[in-house]
Amino acid sequence: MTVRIDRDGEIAVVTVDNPPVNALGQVLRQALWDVVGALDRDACVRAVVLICAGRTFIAGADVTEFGSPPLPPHLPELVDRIEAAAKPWVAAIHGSALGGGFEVAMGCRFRVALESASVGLPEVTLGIVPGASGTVRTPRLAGVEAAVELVTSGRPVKAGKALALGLVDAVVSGNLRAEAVTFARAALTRPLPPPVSARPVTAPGADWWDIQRQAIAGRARGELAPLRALDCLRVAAERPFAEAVAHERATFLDLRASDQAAALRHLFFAERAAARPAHLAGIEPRPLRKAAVIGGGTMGAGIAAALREAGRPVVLIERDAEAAERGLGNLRAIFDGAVRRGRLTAAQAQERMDGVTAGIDDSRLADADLVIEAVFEDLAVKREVFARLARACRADAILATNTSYLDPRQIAEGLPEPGRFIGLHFFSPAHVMKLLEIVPIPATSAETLATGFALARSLGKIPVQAGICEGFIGNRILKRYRAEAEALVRRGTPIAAVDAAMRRYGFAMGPFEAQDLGGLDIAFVQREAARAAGKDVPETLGDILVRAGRKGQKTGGGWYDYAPGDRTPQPSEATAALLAGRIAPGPALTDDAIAARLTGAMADEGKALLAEGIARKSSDIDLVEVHGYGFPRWRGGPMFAAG
Ligand code: T1G
Ligand code: NAD
Repeated sequence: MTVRIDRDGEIAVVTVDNPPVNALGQVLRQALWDVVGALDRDACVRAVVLICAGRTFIAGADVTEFGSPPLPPHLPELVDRIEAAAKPWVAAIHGSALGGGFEVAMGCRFRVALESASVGLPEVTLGIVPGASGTVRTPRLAGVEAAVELVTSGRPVKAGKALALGLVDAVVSGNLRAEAVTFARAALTRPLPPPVSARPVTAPGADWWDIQRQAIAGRARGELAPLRALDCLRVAAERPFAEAVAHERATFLDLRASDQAAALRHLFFAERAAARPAHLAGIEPRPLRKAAVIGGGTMGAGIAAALREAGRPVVLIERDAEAAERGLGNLRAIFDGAVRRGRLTAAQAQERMDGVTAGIDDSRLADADLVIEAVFEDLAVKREVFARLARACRADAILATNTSYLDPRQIAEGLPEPGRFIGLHFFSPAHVMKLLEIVPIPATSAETLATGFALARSLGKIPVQAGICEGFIGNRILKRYRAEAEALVRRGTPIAAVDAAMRRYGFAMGPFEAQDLGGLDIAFVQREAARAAGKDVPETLGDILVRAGRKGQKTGGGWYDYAPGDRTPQPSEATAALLAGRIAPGPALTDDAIAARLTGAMADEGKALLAEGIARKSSDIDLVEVHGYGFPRWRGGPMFAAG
């Protein structure tokens, strides 16, 4: 770590270089503390530019320090020291000024951002609140409303929006250092604005805060930090600066030691470790210039959309011209939805569509580097597709299957150059869900495996390597979760009580509501196929409902009844009658007992997956559940929650 001081005339340029993200560890804090004093004593210096080397401005406090007591100089005092410096400091921001990094920037008198930069306070995503005046200075720069959005969501804003909000004073392009020095020199010719801590803040009325609290509580579903952040922001709007900073610091220290913060830090590091697994270190992935998707249905269109979001040209191959058109229609529908939600402009959506060519002619595959198959979940159909791919593609093209339940080894049987074959199990909707289960077969080469991980990184996915078993990691745990939920119902726990308990635990919906939404028949078909193949698959309560035509919302009823046009689950007498013979009254269970039973079953299945070598790491299982099945992030995942 270095902090270098250069001179540009009367402007001192302080360059921080603390790879990988200039995190504010104790050594860097001490170095900056000392630099403030040195420059204050230097009569030749009239202003200071603070800039960073590497990929980004200061990206925050050093999260690796959070497990131990905070060491001086503490960040709030460092921010105050910069603000009180005898010479005005100008923060020159590139990359992301996040958390403590943006707090340091707000201690500066000015902020100059590169147009590609962003600023934010993501602390709530780590289960804490800003700990160095972020909730107190932000309202003094951008107003309370913008501060509430920035702090309680944890979402950064791009430089242009930050300028509009008043979070930065200038947005520049070109050479950031030169532009910041010019800005500093010009600022010296005018009266300086007051330090941020001395700027006024307008406090909204009590009703406004109540509305914010209700909205955040509805989204938080038991997560503590966003509501505690809102509380700090209200104190910042209504109390003197020093009192508000003290309140914020006490809140930060309290949450920093919380279980939710520990769980979110666990995921923070697990996500980053998952993207670059140690066993693939040093293995060069293949370049992936051109990708193809076979099958333009639910998954194929989603996978093609994910590839386009990453800027990759895509060839979409279907079985006939009509299906190819339908596939393009599925893709257009995805991008039109993004335009409706304001995530894309019409021009951006068109640009994404322009990067897709669809057809039925395998000759388009001759120069593809990667082909992902997403055709019907039928072994014969898939094997026929791969026989075609073996003929149509280069011998070194990577061939991947998106199968959910089939054995990838059987799909790849007889395939020439099997080292290039791999399972890439995307989750629906594939352009949204971050989880990607990567399933090698024994013949898969290390280079192909490394390329799968590189593809995941380029798509912004969370990759988890899985061994081969029915359902790999996620769907196998899902099967166990559902079986345990049915076991509770068989012992007299009401269906609605199970769902309510899991919603209170933090899931968006319980296991039975979720099946009604997705359709009970999907798993039923899997079970029937296994039975037809001679496997012993005991009857489930879900089987009884599907055989009675109760497949979920799509048939007006499954575990619950649904009024026409209304997706609200209603307890069903028909279901009770169908299941009556299989339910023995048992002791009433509390919400906590229900949640402990179901999440405990998930953890037990996770332990079995580890013992069988299907999952490589306990934290991988947590990533699968959080990113693939809606396990509440602030619980850390079933393995973390089980302790
Ligand atoms: N502390 C320590 N290490 C960090 C770090 C941090 N804040 N951020 C990233 N790393 C490591 C990461 O583990 C990885 O390590 C490497 O840097 C590259 O990360 C007082 C208390 C900045 C947008 O939450 O959002 O400030 O795996 O792969 O994709 O109020 O990192 O290579 O060994 O993510 O280019 C608030 C978290 C902290 C920002 C860059 N700040 N970081 O993304 O790289 S709390 C954050 C990010 C705080 C104050 C409070 C991203 C990034 P390794 P990466 P990237
Ligand atoms: P789908 O029925 O929506 O789409 C399948 C597409 O494949 C259809 O458009 C069909 O025309 C096309 N197709 C069939 N035979 C073809 C051939 N010979 N050549 C080219 N195209 C052909 O199915 P889906 O839900 O998209 O599932 C596709 C695959 O993804 C399956 O293996 C499934 O198990 C897997 N998967 C599905 C989900 C999900 O939630 N739907 C999730 C993960 C994985």
